[in-house]
Amino acid sequence: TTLEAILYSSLHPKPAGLVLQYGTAGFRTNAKQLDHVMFRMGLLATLRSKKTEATIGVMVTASHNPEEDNGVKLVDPMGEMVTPTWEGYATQLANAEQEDLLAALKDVIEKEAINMSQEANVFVGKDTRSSSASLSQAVLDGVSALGGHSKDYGLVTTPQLHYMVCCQNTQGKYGEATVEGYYKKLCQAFIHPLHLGVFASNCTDDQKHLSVDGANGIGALKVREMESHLKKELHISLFNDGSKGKLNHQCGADFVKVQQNAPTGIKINPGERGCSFDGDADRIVYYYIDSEGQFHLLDGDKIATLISTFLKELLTQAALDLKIAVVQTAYANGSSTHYLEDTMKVIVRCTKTGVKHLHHAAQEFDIGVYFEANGHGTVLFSKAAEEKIQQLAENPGADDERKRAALLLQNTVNVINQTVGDAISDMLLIEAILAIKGMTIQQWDAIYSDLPNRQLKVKVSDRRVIDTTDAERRAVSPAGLQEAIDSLVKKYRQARSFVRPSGTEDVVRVYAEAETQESADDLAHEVSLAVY
Ligand code: 16G
Ligand code: ZN
Repeated sequence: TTLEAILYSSLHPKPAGLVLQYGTAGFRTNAKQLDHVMFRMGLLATLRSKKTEATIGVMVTASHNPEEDNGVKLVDPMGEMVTPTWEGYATQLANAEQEDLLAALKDVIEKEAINMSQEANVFVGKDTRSSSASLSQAVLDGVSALGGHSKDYGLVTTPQLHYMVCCQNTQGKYGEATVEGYYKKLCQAFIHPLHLGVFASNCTDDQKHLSVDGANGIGALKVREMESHLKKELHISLFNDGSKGKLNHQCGADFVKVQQNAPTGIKINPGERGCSFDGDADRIVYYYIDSEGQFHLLDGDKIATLISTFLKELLTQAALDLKIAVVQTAYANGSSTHYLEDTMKVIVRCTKTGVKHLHHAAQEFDIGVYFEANGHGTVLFSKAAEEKIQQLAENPGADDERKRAALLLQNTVNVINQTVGDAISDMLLIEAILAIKGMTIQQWDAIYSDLPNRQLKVKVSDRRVIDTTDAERRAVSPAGLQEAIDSLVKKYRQARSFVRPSGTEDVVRVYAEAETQESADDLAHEVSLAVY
């Protein structure tokens, strides 16, 4: 058959012996090793589309990794991460030697009882890496090898591609499946309350200014594209826009979070707000520099707190009985968890690292706010919650406060990208909240004080010997490790520490927090010695 002819041709051959794993972030490694993986993910996405009878997404990106790397991720019909069984198929397909590829493919077709005459549709997107053009072409080749239809969105952020897939499969109910449609929906929801004058009276023009570090990546391009839709309600100064610097090099959300320092290439005056996107714009962190020149980071935990506080106030004002929860990981700063539970009285859940775990847990509530400390997160509204908000917004009654709250809730639903964490969408929601509350970044930062913390990575011969439980907060193997950590933690005040094998790098990660920076540093160091 033609299929066999294509599969056996020298198009996108696999280097013999190369083994890769579909991990937390899909496949991710040096771009030179990925051509065959991309072709095969095109094949797999086509099968997934036939199986689900829906459009599937394929995103070519390696997010915050160096420019030389690349990666690929599949997007399921509602814009969510692909289901675990299919992650397994992805690994099998990627690692089948050339002569076994057809059999591996047939195995998936058989196991999933796929009707090969079913139509298939695949949306493809890519980031700005120099390798992304040819790698996304390999994905498209894979789709057409199995007779699927594809739509190439070209340069888009990861969350934009997730959004397109969701729009397409909900027949436009979520929005229009175009980049223009995305800007229109988000920006309208951002501007609407501001034009109605619901923002705080002390919100001056100065307050509308924001410096954005685009990490020299796709997010910078897309902020430029969006600017005209903002109708001057937000004045963005864009830095690291890709015109000079290298992708993610000394800049971007991951750099800022890990270094706890401002990115190079950005200029912000003391007290002004800045934010950094990562290389595919699915993460965002905020920061400012105080009058003493001290850098202050507002990470995913601070963002989750700001958003959940805002939503909880609105629910009270709107007299809507909806259950709100915040989902975090073990990396969440202990102060944030305490504040949310003890002061805010919201439900807090902790899951394993990785977006799919947080997303899943957040779906269990009327309103689920989820953020990783690294700045990846969003808000999920259940169908019932959306309907209640919608009804109230259409029929708010005479009470002005209730009317205002209903409108703000409705705009929040529309501004947030519910498919996945989205730097652009999160930025618009945060900026709207600050404007509406008349809040400065210092006031936001002062909601609670972070415990000093330290992250380290340790190279070990085999990171898989470390096994964890309790959402990665406790080690169950190797024997004795958890006991060693426990006794080290006891030496410090307000201390906490855990270790976990990375899902994206061949290292073990160590996290420690304590009352002082010195204690956090010492504890992290001591725990890393216990890992060897
Ligand atoms: C991936 C995950 C991110 C997680 C990170 C942890 C997705 C889309 N991304 O980037 O959520 O924080 O991996 O990396 O799930 P690590 O396992 O190397 O610490
Ligand atoms: Zn990313």
